Amino acid sequence: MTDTAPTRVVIDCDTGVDDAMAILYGLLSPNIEIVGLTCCWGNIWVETTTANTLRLLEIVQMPSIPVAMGARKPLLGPIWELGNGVHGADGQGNTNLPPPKLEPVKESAAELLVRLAHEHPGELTLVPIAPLTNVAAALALDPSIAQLYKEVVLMGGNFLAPGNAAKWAEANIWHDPEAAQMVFEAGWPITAVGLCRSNIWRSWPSVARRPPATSRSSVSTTSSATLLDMVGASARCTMPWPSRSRPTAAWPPTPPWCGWTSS
Ligand SMILES: [Ca+2]
Repeated sequence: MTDTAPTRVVIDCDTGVDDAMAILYGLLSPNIEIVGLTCCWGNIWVETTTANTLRLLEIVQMPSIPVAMGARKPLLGPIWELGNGVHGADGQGNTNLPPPKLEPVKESAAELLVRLAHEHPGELTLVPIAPLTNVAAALALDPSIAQLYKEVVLMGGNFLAPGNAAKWAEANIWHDPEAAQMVFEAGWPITAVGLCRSNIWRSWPSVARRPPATSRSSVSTTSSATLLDMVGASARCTMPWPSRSRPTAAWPPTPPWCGWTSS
């Protein structure tokens, strides 16, 4: 692989609006090759996150990327709360898009994560942007994947800003903390991108409005229109910050680079 080759990734997702944006960005970027997509519960039920993910592949006409359905609940205990108050009942801002014609592969998400690791040893970056249940299940199925993935770069945690699921907790970690512990202790190179970075658009909306630097023109118009529909609808259905977790005005103590605004 040369330095100019795209980064090859497997994305574990719970496709609500933000994951749809991330996945479409990856699909349209010449710098990223998505090798597989595994779906988890989280923003909405796993059947819906899987359908939303498959629909994205139809939009960009990339049906050959395997999509696997995974966990329906955390490792331990019941689902505490879904994100449908933010992402809509359909996980896509209540845009009520038609169901996809594509179907998931027969493997479970954990099985696909294990298979891809063995087929591409040392080549793939695993990018979880959902509760870590699928990744923990894959580790339980085959701990050797911690040596087979090149690295893990996950969206999760909360280091310099208040939480988005509870006062101090970020949703992807909070939704399945036991799974998160397994993933963080697995021994692979791991980078956690917390709310202080992933909420950067709160401070700089121009970042959110900026299209990918290079997009594949044949599909970008449709994708952009769909994205705008999703984002706009999601913003309309987003509920006020829940009283149980709203931080005080005194926190965080500073800085705009955290990306947090308390209003
Ligand atoms: Ca997510």
